[in-house]
Amino acid sequence: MTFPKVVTVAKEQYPKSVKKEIKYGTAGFRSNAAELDFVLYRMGLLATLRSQDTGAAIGVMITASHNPVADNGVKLVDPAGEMLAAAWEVHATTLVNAPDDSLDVVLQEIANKAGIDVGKKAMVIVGRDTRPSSEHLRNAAVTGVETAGGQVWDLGIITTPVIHYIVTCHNDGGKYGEPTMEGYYQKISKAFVKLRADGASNGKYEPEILFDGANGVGALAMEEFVGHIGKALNTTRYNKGDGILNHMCGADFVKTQQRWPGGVPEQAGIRCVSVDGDADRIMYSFIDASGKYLMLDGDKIATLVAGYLQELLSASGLKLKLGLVQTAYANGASTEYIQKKLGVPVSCAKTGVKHLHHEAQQYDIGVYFEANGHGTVMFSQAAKDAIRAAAQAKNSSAEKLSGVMDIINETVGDAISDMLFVETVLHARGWSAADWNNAYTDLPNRQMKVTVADRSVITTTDAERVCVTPVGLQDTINKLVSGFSKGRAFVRASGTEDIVRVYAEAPTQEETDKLAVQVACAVHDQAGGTGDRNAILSSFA
Ligand code: NG1
Ligand code: ZN
Repeated sequence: MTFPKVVTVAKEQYPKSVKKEIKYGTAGFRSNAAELDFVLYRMGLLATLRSQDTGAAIGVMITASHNPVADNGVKLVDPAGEMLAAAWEVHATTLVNAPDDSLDVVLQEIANKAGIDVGKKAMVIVGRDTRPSSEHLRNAAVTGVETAGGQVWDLGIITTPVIHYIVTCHNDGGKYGEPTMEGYYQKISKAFVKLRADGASNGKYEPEILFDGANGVGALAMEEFVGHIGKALNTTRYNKGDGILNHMCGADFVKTQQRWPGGVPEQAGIRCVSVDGDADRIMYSFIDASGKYLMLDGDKIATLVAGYLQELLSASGLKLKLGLVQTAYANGASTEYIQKKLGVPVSCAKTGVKHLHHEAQQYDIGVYFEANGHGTVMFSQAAKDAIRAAAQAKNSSAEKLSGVMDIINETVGDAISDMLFVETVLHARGWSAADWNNAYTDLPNRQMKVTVADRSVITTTDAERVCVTPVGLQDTINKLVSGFSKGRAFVRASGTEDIVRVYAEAPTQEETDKLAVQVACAVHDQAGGTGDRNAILSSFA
């Protein structure tokens, strides 16, 4: 047998403890941390096989991102820093649902299918967030890798974007950057400091922020950055780990509650940056001179940075194709602004970073962002070559573009790198947060969750904007939407929670809430709702 100890170790140390089928979704496997031991062991096994398959190092990140501290999760990172290939998501699901007894057979079947020589060397790079359960789960993953004959490089506690960066750099021989944490901090912060060498203040821009670390690993990463960026940006840091992870703070709290984060003293006129529990999402908060709270989300960031890149691009004279990728959750006002006002083409992708990432590759410079603050910018090789050559030739806009390229972590959404990019754009424009916010006004919007017996009855098409099944549901949604001037609504099954999500937009918040409630009731009625219909009806009463 090729995998001699796999079954024994599983039975003795990491027996399968969950009976229900679980699926590798948009964020890998995620659940209560107590149910994950066997999953992590098995993902260690699988990562080893994937490493043998690709002849490159594979990443294993242990985190449940913005979810509560009692949860945890695991996602695999492919050789070029991308999300795991779709075929391997299927292997992951098969392996995790197999009985302990047949793990060796299932592994062999995967190896056969993929044509893997299992005697080959394997390298797995493991990282984890600050959750108390993460260390224990790391041990399970490491045991998995070693039992399958692979070698482990344990990065310890790190952010999701850093593991993507290190996997990328390790596999490309250091072309993208030096494959160490220090290499990562240096690359980004040097470029940031250089771009504001003439002075950190400019017009209405002040180099000062409040930083909400969500009591997670982002807080630790920020401490490192502070040492590297010095006076270029003055940061006051909160939620550094003294409170509960993601609780009443962090990017997800700010986005879903549209409120100033807890644990950060309210201060008018100073930008507040919130990251999530693994630092791949970012949100800005701001209280303006009149005391009004403003939330600047992924759409605001995407339009800000795409507008700036377009300006630099046209000033440089380089003929490169720039585009923005959003999802159906992007605020309609942001799409209209970027398309009509700035003339930047927009594509709509399915929810989940891998879909956005893929879509962004059709552009020379592809900006992609989810409204929840997960996003980055990708440059094609041709774009990189053209920009660097023009920068060498002292084209000043290309020099700026080249600097910006180094601030951005292309490998995945990276909260702190995104923050430094936003700060760079605001600085270049001499803008306050209020100026930034004034570019366009968000349409009122509302998200709701509906519980149904089986969320897979909801299927969609057209980047999730049209519901295909249950048959008739889309007709109902169309009718409801037509009751509002300029309304928009769609429904889809969540990939990370056992729910159906409803999204609605309309000219006023009152109408938006009404539309959301009507659509949620339609889902409840036509897709097998299991919750309390009256509770849906009285949601915003
Ligand atoms: P689901 O649960 O599939 O909607 C959520 C987010 C995604 C993405 C994933 C992974 C929304 C509406 N959905 O997915 O954007 O971030 O989690 O974390 O925000
Ligand atoms: Zn995250």
